[in-house]
Amino acid sequence: MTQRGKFITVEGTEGVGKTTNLEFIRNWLQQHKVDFISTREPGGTPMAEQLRELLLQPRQEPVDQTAELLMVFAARAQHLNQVIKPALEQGTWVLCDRFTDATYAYQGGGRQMDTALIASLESLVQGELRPDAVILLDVPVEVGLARARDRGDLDRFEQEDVAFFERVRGAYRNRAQGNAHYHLVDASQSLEQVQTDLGAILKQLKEHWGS
Ligand code: T5A
Repeated sequence: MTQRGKFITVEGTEGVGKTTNLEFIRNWLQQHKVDFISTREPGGTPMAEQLRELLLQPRQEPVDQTAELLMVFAARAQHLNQVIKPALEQGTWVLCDRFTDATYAYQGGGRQMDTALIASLESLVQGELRPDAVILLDVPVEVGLARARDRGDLDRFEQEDVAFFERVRGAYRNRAQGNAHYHLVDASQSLEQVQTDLGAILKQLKEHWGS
């Protein structure tokens, strides 16, 4: 019987360096002959990517929080059933740029929505499925926002204020605390040091999973 693939997600607040470091992780997995796919949330299928556009686009109309939450999970249901689950079932690892921890952080922490509501949607959409490992890149909010601003145009989330992102970061850090499948990386270090830390985590995971 094929062994189920491993599900790794990468999380963090704005400007934390996810894009940069996902590239490093993909190269590491290739070099270590891991069969994997790389995908992202919101998004990962044509329909879910359209929902991503709707979610990130700055707009005049105020966005209802429940509408936002349901769109996040609608995109996730599609992505999970079309892409993530089939890959895992074939024994392929899945590397995903954000997943449900982002919902707890942004909608739960940032928007201060009821986390019990998020948990019930998580059960509805995912059943028992959770990431095997969450890599949380962590930087002080001001550092991340400065990096994101330097990058140019800001999306709808990036236009939120500092207090919003402090709550997002706090929610992420709370979830990581005392939880063995979270791996917190200090992303305010030099890129070289961040990637040394990431390499060590990947090596440890691969050995632990015996693959
Ligand atoms: N969202 C998502 C929800 O609200 N709920 C959900 O459930 C989900 C799934 C998605 C948005 O959707 C929201 C959250 C998000 O706001 P996104 O594309 O995932 O958007 O989010 P971004 O945070 O914009 O992610 P990116 O990967 O595009 O950018 P990052 O993480 O900001 O990273 P990156 O690599 O572009 O780095 C920014 C800059 O910093 C430099 C890089 O070179 C780059 O210029 N940098 C460093 N500089 C110095 N030292 C280092 N260590 C550095 N690392 C990176």
